[in-house]
Amino acid sequence: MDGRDWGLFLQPYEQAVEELKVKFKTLRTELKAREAYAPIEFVTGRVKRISSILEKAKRLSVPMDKIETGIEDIAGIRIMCQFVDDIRRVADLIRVRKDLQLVYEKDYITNYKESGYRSYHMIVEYPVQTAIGLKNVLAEVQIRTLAMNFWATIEHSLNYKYKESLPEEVRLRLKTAAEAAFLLDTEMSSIRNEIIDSQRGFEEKSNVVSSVLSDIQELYFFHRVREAVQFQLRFNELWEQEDAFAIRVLADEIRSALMRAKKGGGA
Ligand code: 0O2
Ligand code: 0O2
Repeated sequence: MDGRDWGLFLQPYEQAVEELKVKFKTLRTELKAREAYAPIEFVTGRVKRISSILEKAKRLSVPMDKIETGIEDIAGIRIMCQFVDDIRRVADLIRVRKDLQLVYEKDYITNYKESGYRSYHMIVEYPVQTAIGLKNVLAEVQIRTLAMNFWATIEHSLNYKYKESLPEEVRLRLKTAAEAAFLLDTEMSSIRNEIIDSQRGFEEKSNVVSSVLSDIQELYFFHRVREAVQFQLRFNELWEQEDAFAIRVLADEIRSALMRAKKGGGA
């Protein structure tokens, strides 16, 4: 090992992790305020331990004077999302940021790893303002769902405990568990889409109803009393029958009658 001052070497990485954590947590708060829903559930971060840096350098044959570029995850940020779709949204938001530079991306969701591991990785270059000027450091941003995180956290701790000697049977069961976690994500996404669709349907229905009622009111204003009463009776009947399609057709009919009334035409 070289005689480097590890404390000094890691300092900009510590700073990068702290700053990026604050920035992504703030992004979460801001999106929540703007859109009432944040694609970010929570954010964590860490600086790689010295022993892990040394192990990785050895495994990837990175010389000690090249670890700044050869090891990309000395600074690591993890962004957890509720749904798989949120991951794409967060990645889009990171790509356009002006305070960091995207180096490259690894889509371990489409191309999941042999172990079953799924996550979206973005390697970014982040400028840290130090006492002696700007220093660009590399950071790895891992974006994953809560289910992917649940699996990766447990798999990581088992792998750490058993090192390379994880029994084949356990390895296979972990792979099956990764599929189960992904199935959970898929099911949760489809439930969410159904909720969004039904919310949209509900909103559309209530918009149609309010336009029908206000158009009928306006017909009275233009003295089309007989027409207005008839439309009201037809609407009441369709409302009883919960016939959303026919209500939409009736809404168009009422709107045309109102247009004619406004132009002063006959009924
Ligand atoms: P909040 O407002 O509770 O979301 P810190 O240095 O204190 O900012 P650090 O060192 O990154 O945070 O801590 P850690 O343990 O890595 O966790 C970071 C944040 O993620 C913490 O929230 C934890 O509460 C949250 N967290 C960790 N694990 C989970 C989990 O399984 N589910 C959920 N929902 N949250 C989790 P903060 O920073 O206190 O902020
Ligand atoms: P830590 O801090 O312990 O998490 P490599 O693929 O390892 O030769 P590379 O290209 O740097 O080298 O790695 P990769 O796979 O792109 O991303 C590295 C990080 O992704 C790992 O960091 C893990 O955090 C995570 N990761 C990748 N594969 C798996 C996996 O099968 N299981 C789990 N639980 N996590 C994985 P480190 O180095 O493990 O560091």
